[in-house]
Amino acid sequence: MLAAPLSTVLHLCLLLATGAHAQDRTTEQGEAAVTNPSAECTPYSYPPVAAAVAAGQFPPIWTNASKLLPNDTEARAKFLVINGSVPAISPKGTLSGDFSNFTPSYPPSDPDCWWTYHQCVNPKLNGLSADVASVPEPRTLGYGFDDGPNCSHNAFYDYLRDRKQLATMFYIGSNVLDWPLEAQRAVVDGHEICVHTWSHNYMTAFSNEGVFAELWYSMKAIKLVTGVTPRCWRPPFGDVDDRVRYIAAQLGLETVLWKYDSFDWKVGTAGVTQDTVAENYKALIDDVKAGVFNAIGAIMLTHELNAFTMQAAIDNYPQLAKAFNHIVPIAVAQNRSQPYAESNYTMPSFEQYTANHSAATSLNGLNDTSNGVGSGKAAQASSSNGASSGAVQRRLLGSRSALGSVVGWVVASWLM
Ligand SMILES: *[C@@H]1O[C@H](CO)[C@@H](O)[C@H](O)[C@H]1NC(C)=O
Ligand SMILES: *[C@@H]1O[C@H](CO)[C@@H](O)[C@H](O)[C@H]1NC(C)=O
Ligand SMILES: *[C@@H]1O[C@H](CO)[C@@H](O)[C@H](O)[C@H]1NC(C)=O
Ligand SMILES: *[C@@H]1O[C@H](CO)[C@@H](O)[C@H](O)[C@H]1NC(C)=O
Ligand SMILES: *[C@@H]1O[C@H](CO)[C@@H](O)[C@H](O)[C@H]1NC(C)=O
Ligand SMILES: *[C@@H]1O[C@H](CO)[C@@H](O)[C@H](O)[C@H]1NC(C)=O
Ligand SMILES: *[C@@H]1O[C@H](CO)[C@@H](O)[C@H](O)[C@H]1NC(C)=O
Ligand SMILES: CC(=O)N[C@H]1CO[C@H](CO)[C@@H](O)[C@@H]1O
Ligand SMILES: [Zn+2]
Repeated sequence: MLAAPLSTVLHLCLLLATGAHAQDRTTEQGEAAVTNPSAECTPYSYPPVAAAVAAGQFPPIWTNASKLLPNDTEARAKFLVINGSVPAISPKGTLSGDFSNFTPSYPPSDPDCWWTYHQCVNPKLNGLSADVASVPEPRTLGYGFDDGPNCSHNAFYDYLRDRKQLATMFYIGSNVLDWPLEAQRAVVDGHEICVHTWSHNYMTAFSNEGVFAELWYSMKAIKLVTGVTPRCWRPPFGDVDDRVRYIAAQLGLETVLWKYDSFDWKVGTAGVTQDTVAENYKALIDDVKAGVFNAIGAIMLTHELNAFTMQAAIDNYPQLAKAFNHIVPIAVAQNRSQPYAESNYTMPSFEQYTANHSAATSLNGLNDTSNGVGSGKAAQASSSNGASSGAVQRRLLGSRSALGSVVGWVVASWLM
């Protein structure tokens, strides 16, 4: 022990002298500790993803998944079962959302319940559930962020963690494979993950097979990386109709939309400025004050797309937390204690989440340690078997073994 090689000692001295921390970019925990955004966004290799990609198990990242992979027999078998009963609705427009050749001949009665046309959320096709565009709990915000995981999201996720605030993260399959440790962080922190397609194109433009493939490979990527299989999805640009809804429903995915749009994603285009976004947040808050949500809560479209959208979320959080009675992930607002296909992972019910966590107390942040959410009691009230991915599981069990089995939201509160 005393006989450490001189080179090691020198190396340690150098590290101490420069104040440098060795970055561990092989584990979720290590990656979550990286604080420099450009360091966070430097690509790394994660062996399970590298192996799956090398084995041809995914379409090329960030290309449209128009077709199932030729030798993906599992996906093909499942698709063929579904395809026979998909409603006879033709694909619309182009993958980039040009509907100029389609809309003129589309019946104004909106037979397909096409959201892009007139924001239809109540399917015309029998047997499909209505989209989730609001949350059932009054004066409650169903809190969610699209387009992640963003490589530089640590500061934003730290902010949420410090306020014990959970959210629903709508992840793009291609981003999940690019930034797997960032995707794992969402589950470890206790957020809910929903699907936001493989390539972020307009879904009503895909063939049946393409719709299926865009959802299938995203679910597969999330399962590979985090160990969980989502039960919800949000169409990019809201572009969904009854054909697309039907295929999603067959894959076990509920369609989640919104009624309020912050337009954070659009800043810098078409006259949308940062002020527009501030006004949109204010309009939502004014509606809370005016009693618009006294019977049913709200969902607003917001993103972890880039540094601006994440900062806008942080800047507006205190006002939201003061205005709404509760800010919760969508699954929590729905009392959906099993958000994933795997039954051994649970989220708190609305009652459990809010018992010790009104939106206003979240503003106390780190000071808010004495009233339950961070207590062992809460941990026991919701204990379960945790998430299932190897890496996530190791962190849960390795670092929280005293609790026995734990779930993400409890871990989130203990991380403080
Ligand atoms: C599937 O086909 C691709 C080439 O298209 C190949 O690289 C890959 O190894 C195949 N995967 C399996 C599981 O056979
Ligand atoms: C999807 O991408 C492929 C190439 O990656 C391209 O050939 C095809 O035209 C695209 N599909 C559509 C509908 O744009
Ligand atoms: C799926 O159904 C569509 C429409 O009925 C049909 O055109 C297509 O060929 C089918 N795909 C497969 C792979 O059977
Ligand atoms: C994440 O945010 C950064 C900073 O704004 C941006 O450069 C990057 O393109 C974003 N996207 C992803 C996938 O990380
Ligand atoms: C959630 O559960 C609570 C308590 O059991 C109940 O009061 C509330 O109505 C439920 N909300 C929904 C949306 O099911
Ligand atoms: C924590 O409490 C101290 C003292 O009461 C206060 O100064 C500080 O602002 C609080 N911090 C937070 C995050 O609320
Ligand atoms: C949870 O279930 C999945 C399969 O559904 C399994 O792979 C995983 O090991 C389980 N995790 C725990 C902690 O039991
Ligand atoms: C669900 C939950 O954790 N409830 C707790 C909230 O805080 C009170 C008081 O500390 C506890 O008694 C509850 O068990
Ligand atoms: Zn999106």
